[in-house]
Amino acid sequence: MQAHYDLKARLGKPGPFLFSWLTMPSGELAAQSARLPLDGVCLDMQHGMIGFPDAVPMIAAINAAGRPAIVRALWNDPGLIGQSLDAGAACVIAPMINSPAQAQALVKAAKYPPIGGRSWGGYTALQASGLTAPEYLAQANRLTQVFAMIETVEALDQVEQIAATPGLDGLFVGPSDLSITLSNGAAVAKTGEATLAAMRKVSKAARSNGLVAGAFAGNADVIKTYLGLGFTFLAAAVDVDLMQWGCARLLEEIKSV
Ligand code: 3PY
Ligand code: MG
Repeated sequence: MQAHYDLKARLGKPGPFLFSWLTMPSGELAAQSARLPLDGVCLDMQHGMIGFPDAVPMIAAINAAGRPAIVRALWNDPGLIGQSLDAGAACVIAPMINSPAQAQALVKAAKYPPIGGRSWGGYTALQASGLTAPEYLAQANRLTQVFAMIETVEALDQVEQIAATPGLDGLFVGPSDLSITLSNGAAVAKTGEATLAAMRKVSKAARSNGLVAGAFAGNADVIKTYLGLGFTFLAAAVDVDLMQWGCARLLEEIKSV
C-alpha cells in the first residue's frame, strides 16, 4: 500500500511549498483541488464552511490523490486537533497561538509521547498511512506536521519563545489578523510596512529555531513578497478566488467580440 505522504521530508527540500485553501465543503472539490499543479490542499475549518463530517471525505480524497491534506483548525482545542489528524491530515495549522503555553498545548494534542500526549485510536489515519500500528506510532510524530499561527501583537512579542516550543514544526502567519492587531483595528494590510516588518521577525524566529516559515498569501503578488521574506510554506489561493479570477479572465478574453 502507498505509504503516507512524507510532508516533513518535502518541507526539508529547498523551494516553496504552495497549497490551495478550501472554504467550501465538498469531497469533489477536494479531489479536484488535489489534482491541481500545487503541492497540497488546506481545509479552512476556522473561517471556511467546512465542518468535521464534511472534512472526512475531503481529507480521504486528498490522500487518495497522493497529496498532503492540511487542516486549519477551528481553534487550538485538543479534541479538534486530534480529530483532524485521526481523519488523516498530514498537517494541522492552529489559529491564534499567542503564548508559549498555548504552543505547548498544541504540540501536546498533536504528538504522541514522549513529545506530547496525543490519544491513540485514529484508525482512518492509520489505514491511510499504509503502516502497521507499531510503525504508525513510531512515525506519526514525524509524519504529522504542526504549525502555530502567529497573528497577533501578543504572539509577535513572544515569537522567539513560541518558536522554541519542543515538537513544533512551523510558524504560520495570518497576515490579515496580524495587520488588524498591529493597526489596532484600523486596517487589513497583508503587505503593509508594519506587517512586513513583523513578518521578517517571524521568519527569522522560525529559521533560527529550525522551523518552517509559513503564511497565508492568497495571490501571486503576495506570494512573491512573502517568498522574499523567507517564507516557503504558503497558502497560494482560495477556492472562491480561483473561481472569480477564472471568470474575470474569461470575460476579459471575450470582451472585444
Ligand atoms: C489571517 O490572515 O488572519 C488568516 O488567518 C489567514 O486566513
Ligand atoms: Mg486569522
